[in-house]
Amino acid sequence: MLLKNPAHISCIQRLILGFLITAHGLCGVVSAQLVPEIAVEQPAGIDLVDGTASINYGNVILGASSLRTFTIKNIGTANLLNLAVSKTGTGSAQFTVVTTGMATTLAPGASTTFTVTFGPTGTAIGARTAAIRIANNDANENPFDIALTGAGVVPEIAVEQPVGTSLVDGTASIAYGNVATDTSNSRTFTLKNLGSGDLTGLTVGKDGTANAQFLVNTSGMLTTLPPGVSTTFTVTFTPAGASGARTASLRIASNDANENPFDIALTGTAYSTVADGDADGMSDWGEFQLAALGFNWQVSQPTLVAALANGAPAAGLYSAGQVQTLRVGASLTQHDLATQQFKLTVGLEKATFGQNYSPVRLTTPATSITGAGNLEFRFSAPEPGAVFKVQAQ
Ligand SMILES: [Ca+2]
Ligand SMILES: [Ca+2]
Ligand SMILES: [Ca+2]
Ligand SMILES: [Ca+2]
Repeated sequence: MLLKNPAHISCIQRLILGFLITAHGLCGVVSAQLVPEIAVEQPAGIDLVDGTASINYGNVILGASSLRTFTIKNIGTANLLNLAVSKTGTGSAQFTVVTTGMATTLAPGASTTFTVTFGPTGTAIGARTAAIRIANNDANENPFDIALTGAGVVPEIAVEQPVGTSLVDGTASIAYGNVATDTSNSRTFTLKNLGSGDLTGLTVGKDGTANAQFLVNTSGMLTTLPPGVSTTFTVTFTPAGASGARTASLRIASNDANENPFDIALTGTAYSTVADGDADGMSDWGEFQLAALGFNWQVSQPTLVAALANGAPAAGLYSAGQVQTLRVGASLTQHDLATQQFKLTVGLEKATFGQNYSPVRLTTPATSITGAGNLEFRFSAPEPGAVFKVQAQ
């Protein structure tokens, strides 16, 4: 190479040409330190090591994606040139590199970014691996290699009612049975995640003509279930109004791929304790309870009702056990720790046909102990057709 004007040649060329011991030699020593130096960060501020860095995207639901931003910096003293990002590896199709807006040349101190999005596709559960290579003119980090890993996972919803009995989305139907108005029947539903990815966005909605009478309680219910975790909610059927069938539907939303929403039909039959739909003198609920004796809440049977109310007990039409209901809603005995005494407290409630139960105040009970050692109350009631039940008080 013929040099006509040494003042116009580069410091590198002077080094090559051995001009170190000249007036330009000092320039040559300084120019030897002007080098590009790549640094790559992910996330910003976390320096990666060429060849050993591995970015783990973790578990990503099949069909969803996770984006990471990579920052390239030039921490050298000369321009970092020819920046280009390519990818390789068996799973590279599921990692998308976007370099839109990324600089291909970085002056010393400058930086730029690109993104890599992991979006597992297909139906296979498990790991995906790939690598990105950042081409550049760094002396010893070209290309700059970064491994990429991630796993494709799926959530899988299961709904059980009662617990242990799996329901089928769209065909499941929960029957609450025959319920008197103003009383309740509650069921607990269990949600489980049988999949490998988080089950998220769990909410319980409802619709259908009678959905107002099916109360959903999601208090304490988890809205995200990691694999293997379960949670519960309750649905309480409290019928009101006229007797008849009630239907509604539950809609359980989640990120399950093929069961969103998870649909469950709800059915129940209300029997009014106050309405007398067939106008024969006995409430619908009362007739339903005595159906075995021939009562039909939809067929007017005034003679049958009169027979029951006026003379049936004496005639043996029904036994006391059939119409007197022992319903103990709380403990009859209470233990007083201070005195070490137990106290038995009971009361009576009475209902005439077509009416709700109300307390019977035993102001002058005749109390005695029978020969068998049982406590016995004696009291009189003016209504021969009344129904009595013992209640804890
Ligand atoms: Ca380097
Ligand atoms: Ca599913
Ligand atoms: Ca009736
Ligand atoms: Ca009837």
